[in-house]
Amino acid sequence: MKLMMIIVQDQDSYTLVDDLLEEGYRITKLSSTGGFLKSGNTTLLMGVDEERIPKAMEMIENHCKTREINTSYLTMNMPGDSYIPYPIQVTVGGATVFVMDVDQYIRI
Ligand code: 2BA
Repeated sequence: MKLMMIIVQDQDSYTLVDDLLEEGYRITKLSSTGGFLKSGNTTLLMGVDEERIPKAMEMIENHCKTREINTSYLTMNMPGDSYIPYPIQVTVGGATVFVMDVDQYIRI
């Protein structure tokens, strides 16, 4: 068994979770916050048999879209210790996926 940790944008998470559940995947959904943008995203934890990872990856690719995000919340340090809002545009990925080995899977 593997543990997939999947970080997705909130907008994509609803239909992705619905479709994964329909395919029989077990999911824990966590509200999370991106360290860079400091805005909400969704982290999914899924214990998955190894042979079912490709199907999960295919569904993630189909649901999760890359988006351009404009933000002005970052500040830039200016000479004289003053801070000003600094607008930036970042491309937020479709999804960030980690696949980890699981030593034991125990359900009580
Ligand atoms: P955030 O940390 O809020 O990052 C949002 C987007 O900002 C990133 O999209 C990337 O395009 C950009 N970004 C992040 N750090 C940057 C930096 N130091 N300089 C310039 N641009 C930067 P994604 O790469 O698609 O990541 C989306 C979210 O996935 C991240 O939200 C974070 O919550 C998570 N994530 C991505 N890579 C991760 C990693 N290696 N470890 C843990 N979480 C990760």
